[in-house]
Amino acid sequence: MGTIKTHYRTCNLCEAMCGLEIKHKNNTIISIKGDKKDELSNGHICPKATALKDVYTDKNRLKTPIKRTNNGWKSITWNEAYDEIETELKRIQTKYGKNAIGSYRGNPTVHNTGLMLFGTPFLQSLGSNQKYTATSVDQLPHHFASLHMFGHYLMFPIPDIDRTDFMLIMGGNPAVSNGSIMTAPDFSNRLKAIKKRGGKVVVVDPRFTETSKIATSHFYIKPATDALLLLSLIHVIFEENLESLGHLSNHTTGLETLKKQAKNYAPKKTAKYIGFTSEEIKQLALDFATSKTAVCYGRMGLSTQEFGGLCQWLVTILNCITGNLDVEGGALFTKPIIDIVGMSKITGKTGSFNKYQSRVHKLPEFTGEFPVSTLADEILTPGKDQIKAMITIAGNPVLSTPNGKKLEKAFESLEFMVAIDIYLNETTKHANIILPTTTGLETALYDLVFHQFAIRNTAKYSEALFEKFEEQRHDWEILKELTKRFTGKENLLNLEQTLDYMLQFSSYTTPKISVNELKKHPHGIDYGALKPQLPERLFTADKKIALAHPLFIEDLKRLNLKLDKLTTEKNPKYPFSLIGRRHLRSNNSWMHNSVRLTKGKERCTLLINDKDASQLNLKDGQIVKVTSNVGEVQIPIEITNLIMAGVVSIPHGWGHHREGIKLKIAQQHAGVSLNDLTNEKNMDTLTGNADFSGTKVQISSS
Ligand SMILES: Nc1nc2c(c(=O)[nH]1)N[C@H]1C(S)=C(S)[C@@H](COP(=O)(O)OP(=O)(O)OC[C@H]3O[C@@H](n4cnc5c(=O)[nH]c(N)nc54)[C@H](O)[C@@H]3O)O[C@H]1N2
Ligand SMILES: Nc1nc2c(c(=O)[nH]1)N[C@H]1C(S)=C(S)[C@@H](COP(=O)(O)OP(=O)(O)OC[C@H]3O[C@@H](n4cnc5c(=O)[nH]c(N)nc54)[C@H](O)[C@@H]3O)O[C@H]1N2
Ligand code: SF4
Ligand SMILES: [Mo]
Repeated sequence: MGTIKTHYRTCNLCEAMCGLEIKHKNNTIISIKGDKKDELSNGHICPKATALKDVYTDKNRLKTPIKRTNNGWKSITWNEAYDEIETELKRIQTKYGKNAIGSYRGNPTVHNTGLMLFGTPFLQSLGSNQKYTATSVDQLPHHFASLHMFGHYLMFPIPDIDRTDFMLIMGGNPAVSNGSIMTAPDFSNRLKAIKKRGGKVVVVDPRFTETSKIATSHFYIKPATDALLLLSLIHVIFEENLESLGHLSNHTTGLETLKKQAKNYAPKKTAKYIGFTSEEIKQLALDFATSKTAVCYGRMGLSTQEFGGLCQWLVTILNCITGNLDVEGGALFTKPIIDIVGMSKITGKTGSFNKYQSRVHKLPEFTGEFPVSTLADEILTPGKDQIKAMITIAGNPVLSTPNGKKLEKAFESLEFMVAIDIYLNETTKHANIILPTTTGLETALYDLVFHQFAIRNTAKYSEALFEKFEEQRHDWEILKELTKRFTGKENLLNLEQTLDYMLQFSSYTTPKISVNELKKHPHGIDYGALKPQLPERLFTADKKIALAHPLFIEDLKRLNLKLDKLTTEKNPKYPFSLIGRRHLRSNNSWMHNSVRLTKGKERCTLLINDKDASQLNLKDGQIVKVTSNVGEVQIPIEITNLIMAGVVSIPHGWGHHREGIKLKIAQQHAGVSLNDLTNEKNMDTLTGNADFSGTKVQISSS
């Protein structure tokens, strides 16, 4: 017998940071609901939150370290695991040098306080420059634009959704993703509120998305042409003399260069490539520029394309030249309680670009990492500093990075591999040793990353709901032990002590923040809406916003060459553009082992426009063969008029048919992997980010 208890915490699954109210008794969860008193989310949750229970009770979760042997996987003790990892990695360092150890950190890293705080010191202790993360299949262009415009790779302008009169959403589907690089729980209702107060929401996307359904209007755009659209919007604003830098007018450089460049992109010239009429472009520019306040928000679909860097630069330019940067109702910078950006005034860590290059393809480093698209070649290409061992931490790059099949081959060729993960999956199955961890409800959480990107300045600490089992280890405990083995020094601080150390530097002093203080506020503390902070917060040497950094101006030449190509290029072999999509009940590649999230209609389908389907004589539900220049998959189709003709879509994160994984439910809904079709050579060469929207495919009845 026990009493029913209530636990409050923040959901760690996506960037929305929803507050949860969890009823539990004797280590059993009775219910998971939205916490109505949560300062940021006011009771909102999505269906994934209840699946935290499934992750907690999942029978396929690994419980002890396991080692791959000739007779299959074998449980080993933590000490045996640590000893072998230490011995093997040190052997490889001695034989091949420090750069022979590569690492990849995946998305849950940024949702896990322990991985955030203890991951970097561990990788530093290894001293290898072969570091990779999911950043380069996601938001790298945002970092790139911020570094070169504001002088800090984490200075992201956050759309002021609750006060804006006009929100232009390009390449994002927050009604499903719940928002990204802007933490705004209950995003859909916040969008509806813009309309209720007389404002507008406009979506630009090759698919009429769930967000389009709640928007004022939607425009179909040909994949990967957004940089052209943005340049044309900017062109119109300059031509019509509608530009205004507002309070930033004395704090920018490069306005004239920008104006000169924008002259080349008259809507009449670009419209046909984009799929708009020139009148539509002009009207959109006028609507945006004349709205009392307005904000352009560009996300995944804009980053993961051939001109991702240009796109994210131009989004900020559009906001800036219409007087919507650093103002209420436009895009603002945050000032979080643990202010990683602010702390850079002391640490000097503002991000870096091209300090050194990757071995095989000479790709520029960004803030200490290389583009993950080049990882397979770094493993497969012989020579000095070839990667011989890999460590993956909370990542599933076989499913989530371009040309997953090639990466699989690369992993198979390694001398040694360690995975720190909760599952035996498509990536970790290649490891020699898997170190399982606690996750979600079993961990304490202070969101170090998403408070930086939130629409209000708030703070919240969640304690672990359940004690870990004796055999379990937190991610941070594993990393701390491994770090000790490579530095010979013990870090005496635990997770809470490390947080307390960081909280001391907070500029918020009432109440004086500490972990203990935060524990007294289980629904979080709200410090109010974002406020203007420029020019003080800038990190550029001249304390100005660089509107025309030479790297972007130079890259326009690449765009112009592409324009010439688009004029002549016909692609009869691969006539369709392939894009991805997300679903409310799915989270990248790793939540398909929950019955409640996978039941119902098959979700890994190919969306195809009705006219295209009838031209190819295809019937709804039919299995087709999709071929790209790197691979082929067979997948059922869903015919729809809500995707542009010439564009097809497959969700990413599926493909659980691969042999040797232990994910019983996911295997029953295997689907196919989108990244068996994407090509690692398609890249935004400015930033190194993967270019998914450039995937060209052929569809045929199988
Ligand atoms: N084609 C295409 N590819 C894409 C995308 C796309 O839109 N299209 N999206 C991209 C994006 S935005 C991202 S962020 C990446 C994601 O790419 P990844 O981060 O590589 O993949 P995830 O599916 O998030 O895998 C997370 C892994 O972490 C493990 N895990 C979960 N919680 C924990 C934990 O608490 N501790 C530890 N140690 N492990 C844990 C899971 O079991 C899983 O193996 O995929 C990218 N790939
Ligand atoms: N339910 C759910 N939520 C998630 C995730 C999840 O897997 N499931 N993943 C989380 C992660 S890691 C991230 S990074 C965020 C991503 O958050 P979002 O960026 O909001 O997510 P997506 O749904 O990938 O939205 C990308 C949109 O870009 C469009 N698109 C594709 N190509 C182009 C193009 O060339 N131009 C334009 N204009 N649009 C294009 C696609 O049709 C799609 O609607 O979501 C997070 N939240
Ligand atoms: S929207 Fe994101 S943070 Fe909120 S409950 Fe769903 S998964 Fe969790
Ligand atoms: Mo992501």
